[in-house]
Amino acid sequence: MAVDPSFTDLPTLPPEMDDHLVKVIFVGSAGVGKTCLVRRLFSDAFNPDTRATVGCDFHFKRYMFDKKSIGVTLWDTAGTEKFQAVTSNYYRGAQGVVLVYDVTRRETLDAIERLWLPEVDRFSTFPEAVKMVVGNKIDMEGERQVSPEEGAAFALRHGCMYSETSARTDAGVYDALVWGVLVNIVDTPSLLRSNEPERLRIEQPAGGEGGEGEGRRTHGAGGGSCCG
Ligand SMILES: Nc1nc2c(ncn2[C@@H]2O[C@H](COP(=O)(O)OP(=O)(O)O)[C@@H](O)[C@H]2O)c(=O)[nH]1
Ligand SMILES: [Mg+2]
Repeated sequence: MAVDPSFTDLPTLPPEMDDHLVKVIFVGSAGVGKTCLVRRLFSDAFNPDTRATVGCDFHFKRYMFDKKSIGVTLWDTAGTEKFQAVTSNYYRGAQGVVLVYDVTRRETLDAIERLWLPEVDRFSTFPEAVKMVVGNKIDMEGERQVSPEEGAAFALRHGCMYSETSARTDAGVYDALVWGVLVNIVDTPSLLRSNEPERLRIEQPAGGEGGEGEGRRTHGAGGGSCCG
């Protein structure tokens, strides 16, 4: 799979012009580093002063795979995980699910098994969605409570890929998302819908079962927000 990572931002091209649209969501307990990881991917910056807001945030990013443009929305819970769950709208249509825990807090790995995986199973609209467990904060090696081997075995047991990252140093972040999650989505034809129905759908008013509309999309590269 030829990937040209340099071609990632074309602000003048609106998302509905992309060949494919991909939704990747980040779930996991509060404080594990989801917002920092998403910001890393979006802006290559580490901002330690992330502040939880209410609702959910998403960022738009563009990648080229085999001369096709893939518009990727990275969805962040924006603090709603503090209430132990996020809404079904958050999971709907996600082809990629990144389940983040903090390698220095074992209880955040336990929460993936107890809380986040069951939620993904319940609300995911793509049974074949690409799932990756990510152990974050590996820069804090001295405080590690979960070994890489244990994390990898956990992921394998639950049918997920596994990566370790540090949003602080950027270690592993790009590899996990692009070489792990995105390449696997692109290699799964049933997940990689053409953008054609999407172009039609965004013209229609939000609605559907449960009364929750699809998240609003920002036009052009940049961040957005929606309330779930
Ligand atoms: N040392 C270290 N701290 C991190 C890392 N990622 C996030 N943090 C810190 O962990 C806290 C929670 O991060 P945040 O992204 O808000 O977590 P979220 O609640 O999952 O979105 C913040 O104080 C971050 O600065 C990391 O890779 N290493
Ligand atoms: Mg957050």
